[in-house]
Amino acid sequence: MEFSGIFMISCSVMLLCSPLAYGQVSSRPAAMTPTPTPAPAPGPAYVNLAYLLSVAGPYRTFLNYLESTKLIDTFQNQANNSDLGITIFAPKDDAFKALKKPSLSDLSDDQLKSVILFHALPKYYALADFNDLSSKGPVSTLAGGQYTLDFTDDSGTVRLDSGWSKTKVTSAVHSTDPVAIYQVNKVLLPEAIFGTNIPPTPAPAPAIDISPAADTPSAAKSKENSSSSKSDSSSSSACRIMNSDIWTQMVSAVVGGWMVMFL
Ligand SMILES: *[C@@H]1O[C@H](CO)[C@@H](O)[C@H](O)[C@H]1NC(C)=O
Ligand SMILES: CC(=O)N[C@H]1CO[C@H](CO)[C@@H](O)[C@@H]1O
Repeated sequence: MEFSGIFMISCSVMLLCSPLAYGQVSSRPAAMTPTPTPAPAPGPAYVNLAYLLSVAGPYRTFLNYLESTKLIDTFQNQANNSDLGITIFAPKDDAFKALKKPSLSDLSDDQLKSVILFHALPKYYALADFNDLSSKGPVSTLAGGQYTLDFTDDSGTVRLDSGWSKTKVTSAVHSTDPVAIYQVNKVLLPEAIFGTNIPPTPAPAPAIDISPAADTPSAAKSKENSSSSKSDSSSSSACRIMNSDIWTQMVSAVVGGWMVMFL
């Protein structure tokens, strides 16, 4: 009689208190979340420019000019051996096709080299850096001297002005210190060489596709973590059950002892 009374009271106390126990422990799973593993360290600084340009997109003509003038070594050396790095503006093959007048084949070897060197800055710039650059006036290129480019950051779109041709960055091919390669819509023609010629016919504007650096593993990462969060929630609910068990046992023990004293 005594025992069954204690048992019934303990049971009802358990039923009443278990939601309380749930409420208490439900604030705890934050402590159970495992700390995410840090992203893998960035790859080696060495970037093979010729290889990258050959596989990254339609930059065959630009690469051919770099190789025929041997300036690929100058570019690669700047990427390898300077602390500053390099920023390259790679015109698409279409941009070279759109050049009718003035044609690059009319240039002397030195002029051609200057035009190719004009497509690189002797420093690594991330896309976000161009906002700052735009207020600093003409920026020296690898061609040096009067071969400068003006930049404007038009709410995220980086526009270039050679004094002779205007274009914009349409895609980030590669942007990891010390090497940035950005796709541009037009061949950059320096005013110092082309300033006396009639302007080229404007190329039709290709579709803008600003794509992030190709190697972002975000999709793989989120896939990975859906499984981890699943196991996390199941382990925390197991802990919740355990916790409430202990709690109700304690409550029934206390209540039981209390009942014994009074019955
Ligand atoms: C750049 O570095 C790579 C790897 O260290 C090397 O193979 C290549 O010859 C270097 N090129 C230049 C131009 O310094
Ligand atoms: C970034 C991160 O937390 N990744 C984890 C996603 O889930 C997998 C599998 O459980 C873990 O191994 C990763 O560390």
